[in-house]
Amino acid sequence: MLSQEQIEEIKGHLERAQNPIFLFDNDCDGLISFILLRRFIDRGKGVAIKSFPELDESYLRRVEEFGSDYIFVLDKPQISKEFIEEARKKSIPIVWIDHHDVNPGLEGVSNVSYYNPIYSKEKSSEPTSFLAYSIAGVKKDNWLAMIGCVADNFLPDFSEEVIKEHKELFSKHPKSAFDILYESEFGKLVSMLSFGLKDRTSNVVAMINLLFKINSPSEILTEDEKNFKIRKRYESVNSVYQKLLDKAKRVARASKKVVFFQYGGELSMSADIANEISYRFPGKVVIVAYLKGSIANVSIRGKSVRNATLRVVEAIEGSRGGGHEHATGAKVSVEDLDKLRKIFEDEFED
Ligand SMILES: [Mn+2]
Repeated sequence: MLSQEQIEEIKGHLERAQNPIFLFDNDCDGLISFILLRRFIDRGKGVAIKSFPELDESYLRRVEEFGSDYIFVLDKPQISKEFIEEARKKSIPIVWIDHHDVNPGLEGVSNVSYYNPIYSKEKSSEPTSFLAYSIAGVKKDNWLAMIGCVADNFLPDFSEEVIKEHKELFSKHPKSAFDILYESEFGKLVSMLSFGLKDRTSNVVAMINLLFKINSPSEILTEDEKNFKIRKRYESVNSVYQKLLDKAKRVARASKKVVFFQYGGELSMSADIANEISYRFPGKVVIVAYLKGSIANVSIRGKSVRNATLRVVEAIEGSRGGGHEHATGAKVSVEDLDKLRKIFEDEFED
């Protein structure tokens, strides 16, 4: 948990910010973190971060374009040194809120206020949308906050109240966040936003604008002209997703402990596929690689996969990676994928 003092500090930053830019990780947790804070102060621009694994200096262009006086970075584990240095030269403060277990590398840096419950006295790693909900404290946004939490496989302490208020969207007695994600109408809501983020920029902007004003899940789930594009996008991405998922399931059934699945194409969905395979095949270590050109973006799920992921970064030159204890990501060149796979097989199979 962030302390009350930290929460008040972040509120102070938000109140001082006249024209902030929110740079958020390009997934549901990042998106919802932004939406909650934006709804709270009712000003500022939001941009999804596509650079991986770090927020890179190319995003300074957006800061300039908007004339932002404050930079909020949400749910992103790394920021490039150049980005931080350029913001310092322009005297723009950076407020960085995250929950990944990483060293942010801020020694000697003065223009960044860093908040991460991993470094709290009582170490924890609740999703950034949970943190944003604690900061904004807008009770009626609880269902939005829950979307971000469920997407990050976290059942928040306020989930009972959301379930009570929207009974029709939940199956009975979900035991975990992923029970909700994969077995209920509320989970479909999560997927709709998650797939919506994979759409072209103008449609993402339209989705964000809808989320600024929305007051209930039905405004997304019940067909009308305002949510037409989100629903259409969901259907087309979901059909691609289901096909890939079927293939991955076949691989999982034929695998020992480590499931290794790779695919290419236009849509980056390795995290979504890895999450669902890991849910459907508990106990396995799931590696899903999305190949684009000579680069593979890899999502890894399973009990204690973090150490092996860090070993990959050590062993393979030019690779990047890290994340949570049971959910990590890595970026390697395609020719090194076999090495990566071997490191996991050596660790988890005998
Ligand atoms: Mn997150």
